[in-house]
Amino acid sequence: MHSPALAQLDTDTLPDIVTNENRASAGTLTGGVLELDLEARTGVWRPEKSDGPGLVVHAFAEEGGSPRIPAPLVRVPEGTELRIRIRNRIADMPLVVHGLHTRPGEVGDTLQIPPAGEREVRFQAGAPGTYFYWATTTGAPTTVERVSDEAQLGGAFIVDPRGGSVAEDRVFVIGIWLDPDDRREEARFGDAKVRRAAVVNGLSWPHTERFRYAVRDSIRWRWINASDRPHPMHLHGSYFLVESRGDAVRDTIYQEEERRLGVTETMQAGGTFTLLWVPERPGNWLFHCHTLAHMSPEFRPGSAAPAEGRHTKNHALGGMAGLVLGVEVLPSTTAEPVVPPPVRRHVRLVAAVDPGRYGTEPGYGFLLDEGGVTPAYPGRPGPPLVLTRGEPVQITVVNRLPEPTSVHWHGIELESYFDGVADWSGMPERLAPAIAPGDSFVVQMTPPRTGTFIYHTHFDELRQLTSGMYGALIVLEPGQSFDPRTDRVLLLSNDGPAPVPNLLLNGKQAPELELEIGTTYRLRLISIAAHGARVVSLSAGDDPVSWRAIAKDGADLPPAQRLAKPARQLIGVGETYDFEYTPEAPGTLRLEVRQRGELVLAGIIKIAR
Ligand SMILES: [Cu+2]
Repeated sequence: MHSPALAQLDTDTLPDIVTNENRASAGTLTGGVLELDLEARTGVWRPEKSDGPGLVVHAFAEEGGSPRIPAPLVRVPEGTELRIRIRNRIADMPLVVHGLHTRPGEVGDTLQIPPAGEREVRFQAGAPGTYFYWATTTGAPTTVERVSDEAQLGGAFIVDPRGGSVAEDRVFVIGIWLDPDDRREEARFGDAKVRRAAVVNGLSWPHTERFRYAVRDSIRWRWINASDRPHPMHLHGSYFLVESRGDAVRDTIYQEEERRLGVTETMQAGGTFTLLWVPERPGNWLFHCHTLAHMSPEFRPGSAAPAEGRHTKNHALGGMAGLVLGVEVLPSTTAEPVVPPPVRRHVRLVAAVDPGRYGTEPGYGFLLDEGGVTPAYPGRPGPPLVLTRGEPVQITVVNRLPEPTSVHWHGIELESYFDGVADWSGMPERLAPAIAPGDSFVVQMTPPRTGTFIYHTHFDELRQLTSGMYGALIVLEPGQSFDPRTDRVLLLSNDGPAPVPNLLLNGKQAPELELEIGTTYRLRLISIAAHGARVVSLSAGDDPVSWRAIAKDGADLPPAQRLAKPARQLIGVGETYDFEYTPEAPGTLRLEVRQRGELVLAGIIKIAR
């Protein structure tokens, strides 16, 4: 998987690798031709700057410059010819370079460069879009097979539309690095021995670039997943529009009516997407990968202790690591101060312990208290929290856990202070605290749209969330009431904080549902598992049944996208999808959840007359 010689290299003689904010194209553009000299070298990379170790990896440099992670940005207007020379200065390793060709292109279009060799390539840029180039020293056919020394050999390739000015945007490349001294199958979720890094533009939170925008700024972010695994990217407190989706060699830029809103977008390994975001509420916000390990100290190369987050002084800075970006949105100078509307409804949400749920480990969870009878112990998932659009609600979060916590209202557009990231949410002069054991925190919100959302802990997530601290948050129209007969939540989560926990649907490994012929159901599909992207399907015999997509992440789909289609949906962590389904024949449906093709959960749905 890596060159044996690498471990013996004297790091003092290796060049420092610098990180790359992807602000300006490498090379020289004259007369419609970009000339660029690249070289692949070995160097020392510090994803946590001076707070963490130097990692010996391969990286691309512009000839004469420092090696960079991600690799030098190649950004040209449509119609440009590119002339790129590449030298392989990695000792004794052949280099295979993918992606230096016209777009759209073919996956297998590569350049082979022997050790100490050099190649030149000339090509037309091709179609506008967000792409990337990458290389391997081990013959990896895709980025999925690259995990250690070679995994940061890659950078963005952006083709801007002809005539249009270069948009004010930013380009982000996601990378994952695993310690080459550990075999990959051991380098799994929950394994404290393994050193790893998860980076955005070469850096791990809290060292990632910080952003400052003003309310109503137009933000365009291009995201490139050059890593070996999927990343569901989640924005707090606002929706974004998905403008494009693609991969290294092709891109689809959506027409206006094809775009849709989301708060979480899953990029498969090797995938790309562009989001447009106009922040409406001031304060501190996060954009992060919702795979819990990728946002936890678990992925700190400088720390082998994933539980460190529990004892940190500042949850936001010390309790998270990896694929997290911090954004401060400045208030508009012309806006009228917002007067909070009078609260009409009060809810108590109690974080509580279910002793012995996972053997020696306690279960955690939520109890809902609106004055009636509440169970003694929390179940999992937590009870659905049903709110009304436009109705101001006050939620008192009571912490009966033996440790601090906080609750995030995933997908809800609300004031930053109530967003649930301890020591981060709010304004710099007034940040929300963690909720201490025995203490409580009062949240106010007025949900502005109906739909399917999630409430969950945002504190030491890798342990608290997998221990059961999540539930569906459903917002209905005024006058509507929640009818559990026709309104069905299908919530995917994990069975406890074990290293490789089972997947559950509504808390069960083999769920059974009953539906009736001729009744139209709203199925609210939610994934709040620890990691991964999975395909959920409903089938009769060998064929999927048909359902109609109606919403994504709580936002109604535009009419043109509300299509009947086979009941099969890829869902990443932190995503929600709503479907309408009307059973038409009696019998038994199979509910299946697959990850990378492998069956990870099977349930049945009985259709009664
Ligand atoms: Cu991730």
